Amino acid sequence: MSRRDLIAAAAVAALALFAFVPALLFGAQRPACLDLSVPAPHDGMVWVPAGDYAQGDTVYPEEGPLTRTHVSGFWMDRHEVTNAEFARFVAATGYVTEAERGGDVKAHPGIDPDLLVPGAMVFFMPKHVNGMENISQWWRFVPGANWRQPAGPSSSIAGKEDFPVVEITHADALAYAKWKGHALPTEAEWEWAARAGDAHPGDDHDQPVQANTWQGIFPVLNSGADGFVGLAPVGCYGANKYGLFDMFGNVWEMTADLWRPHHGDESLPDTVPARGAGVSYTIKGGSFLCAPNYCMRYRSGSREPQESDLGTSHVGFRTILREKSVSP
Ligand SMILES: [Ca+2]
Repeated sequence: MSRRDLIAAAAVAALALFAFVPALLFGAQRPACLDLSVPAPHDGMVWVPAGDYAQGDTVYPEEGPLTRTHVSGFWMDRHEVTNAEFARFVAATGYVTEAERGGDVKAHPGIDPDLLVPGAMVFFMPKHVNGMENISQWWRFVPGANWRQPAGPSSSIAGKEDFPVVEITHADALAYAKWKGHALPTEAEWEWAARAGDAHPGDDHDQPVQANTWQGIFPVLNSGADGFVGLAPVGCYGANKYGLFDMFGNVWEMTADLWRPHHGDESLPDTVPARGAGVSYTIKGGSFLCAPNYCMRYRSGSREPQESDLGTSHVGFRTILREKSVSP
C-alpha cells in the first residue's frame, strides 16, 4: 500500500450492496490464546532449521517465478512483536515512530500535504462498496493514528498489551530489531519459516483454520467465525511445526527486502534510502483482512509491497537472530 493508492481514481464498477447476512453473525467462538506469562526458551524465539525449497507460488502474478532458494538456520520470534514489547523499547530509548513525526515532503514530491501530517492508515468496514478498485472506500489516512492510538486519537491500546503492534514503519521495525540485537527476516527466510519444512509450494492454498483471517465478504461482512473481527492477541491459534504463531493472518509482517515485482528481478540495488515515494519493502503472510473473495494472501508464497514510511493498521513484524553459536 502507498499514499498514491489512496488517491487513485476508482474504476467504474457496479454498485454492490451487502446490506445484511445475519446468519453468518452467529456461532463465533473465541480460541484460547497463548499464555505470554510462561517464558519461552531463547527469549521467546524458536529455531528455524536450514533448508532448500521452491520459493514463491502461483496464485497471483507477483508470486512467480518459482525460484530454488536456500536459507541457513536462524532463530525467529515465535509471535509478532506486541504492544507491550514495543512499549518497553520506546521506554528504554525514547524512540518516536514515523507516524508520530509525519512524512517528509522532500521524500514525497507532489503528494497531498494532508497525507504527510503525523498519522497512519486505518481500516474501516464500509456498509457497502461501489466496486473493489478504490481502496479508499475502506482505507483512510487518519491524522493522529499511531502505535499508541492505532485507529486515531479516540482510540488506545489499553488492555491490548498482547496484541501485535501496528502503525509501524520499516525504519521503526528496524530500530526495534537493532535495539534487541536482532534483524528483520529476509523474504526467503520468512517464507521458509512459514512453510515449516514443506519444500513444495502450493500446499497452503486453502484459507487457514489456525489463523486470524476474514470470514465473509470483504470488506462489508465479517462473521468473526474465527473468534475475531479485527486484530487478535498474538498466539491465539495453533503454532506451525516450528512453533511459530500467526505466520498467516493477524498482521502482515515486514521483511528486510526491498519490493521487487517478481522473484529473480535483480534490477534494484540492495541498498537505497529507507524513505521516499516509490520505496517499498516486501511484507508477508496476509492479515486479518485477507478473504477468499478479495485477497487470498494468507499463504507462505504471498507477498505485497508496503510504502517504507507509511504505517497501517494491518502490518506488524517479528524479528530473527542469525547466531549459529546458539543453535540447538
Ligand atoms: Ca502474521
